[in-house]
Amino acid sequence: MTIRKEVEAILAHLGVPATTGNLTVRTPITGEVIAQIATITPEAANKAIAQAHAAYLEWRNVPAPKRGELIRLLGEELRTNLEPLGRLVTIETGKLLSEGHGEVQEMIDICTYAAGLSRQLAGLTVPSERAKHRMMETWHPLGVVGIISAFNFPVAVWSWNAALALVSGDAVVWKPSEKTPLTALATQAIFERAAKKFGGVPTGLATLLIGDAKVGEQLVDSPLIPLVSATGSTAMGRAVAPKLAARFAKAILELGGNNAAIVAPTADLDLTLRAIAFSAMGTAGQRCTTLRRLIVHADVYDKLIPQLKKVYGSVVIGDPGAQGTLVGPLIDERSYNAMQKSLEEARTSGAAVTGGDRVPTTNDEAFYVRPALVEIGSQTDTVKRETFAPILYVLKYSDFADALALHNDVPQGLSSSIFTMNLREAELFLSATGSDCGIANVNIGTSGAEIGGAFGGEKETGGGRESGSDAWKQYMRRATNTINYGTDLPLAQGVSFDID
Ligand code: UN1
Repeated sequence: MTIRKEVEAILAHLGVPATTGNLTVRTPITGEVIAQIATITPEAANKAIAQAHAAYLEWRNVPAPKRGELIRLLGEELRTNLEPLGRLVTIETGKLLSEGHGEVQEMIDICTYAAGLSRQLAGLTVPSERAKHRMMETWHPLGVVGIISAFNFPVAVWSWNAALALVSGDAVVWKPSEKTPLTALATQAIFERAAKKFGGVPTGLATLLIGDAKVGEQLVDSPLIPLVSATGSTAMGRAVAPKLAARFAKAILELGGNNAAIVAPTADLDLTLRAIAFSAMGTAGQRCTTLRRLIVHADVYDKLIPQLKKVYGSVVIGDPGAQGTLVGPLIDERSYNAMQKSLEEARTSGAAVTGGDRVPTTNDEAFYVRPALVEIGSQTDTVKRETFAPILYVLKYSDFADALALHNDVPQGLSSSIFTMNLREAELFLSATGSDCGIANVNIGTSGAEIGGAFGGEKETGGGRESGSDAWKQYMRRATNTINYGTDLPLAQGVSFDID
């Protein structure tokens, strides 16, 4: 069966109606066209946003634990469809089958989390300084949440946002990457089945808009959308953030990462090697959490780096659906060219590059590369820039303070790791003067975060937090309530204002 036929079968199985249109969808596995689908017009998009707003006005009246039931059902539908949706993720993104399945598992996990959360959207009770007064916080639904997602986690990122937003009483409008609209259509069909099992939801509660950047702009500019959660490049964030700020809308931005790991002299090198391999080469270097910089102590450098070179030289590259493959294709030619440009710059600045070359296949439009290990003397501008491809820059250090300084000396601040058995180094790395990232790990890699923690990063990564912990608060508005159950009217701060 051709991939196109397989895609048609999966879409039919998941309940996606067959369409045709002007958006060409390709699989990075072979580069071949797998679908032609319709995009939305600006007028229809505006209508859909208005419809989502109307849905929110209804949905906010549904008790939160009932809203949680919808998300529980969504989780069930996803469980039932883990295999076909996971496979579709692999076909559309080129990530390994186990990673495709893992992505759907991540969706299921956030649904489980959000269903429980729906009974825990609790506010504080705060002691009042006034007699017979009670002070408390209440959390209310916010409105329509705009979700702009990237190709590399085409459906999990929607679910992090949608599961929390929907239990919070919001409606969601989603603009997925143009590179991955099929998994979005499949997810929408799965959501609609869950909504049906729920007994119906207001029309437009979860809306999918397939289109180009202009559709994203409509979400960003719409006065009906009080929060936009956008995942993508720092350049995209720079365009979006001021527009949202200008209309006092909220933003959750998940932008570029330039994640590093420090390998200290006491590191368990066997574990370190395996962690580096997954974080740096997994998903062909196309996670925002991918390990891009390795800062290795001089004492272990000559032991670790040859081992790493061996792994880089022997790792199986090819069809992400095949057993044994560890590195699938890059998303497209543009990504390949960006990788080659960065490697060329590194070579010019005197770096030693291992790998990075294109792995030939029968199809010219598929871009497979051997992951690159780049030994470089200093943190050049090339190293400081995120290249969304499997390039691992390796730097050497002798003094821990220098390693930390190098670690933090990049514009991005998403994820970070230290490999050490030295408690002082580990704790220092996690302390206020250590890693400046939103995620800081000890003895595990930079990628593959669980949904229970807040996910996001600092500096040019955008500052947003999605997924677990108290990220839900961003999807709600907080009211502080003070209730007087006495007969007097004492004023705060002891102010007197007697009118008789
Ligand atoms: C992303 O690359 O946009 O931590 C998200 C991870 C995944 C999510 C990555 N759970 O690598």
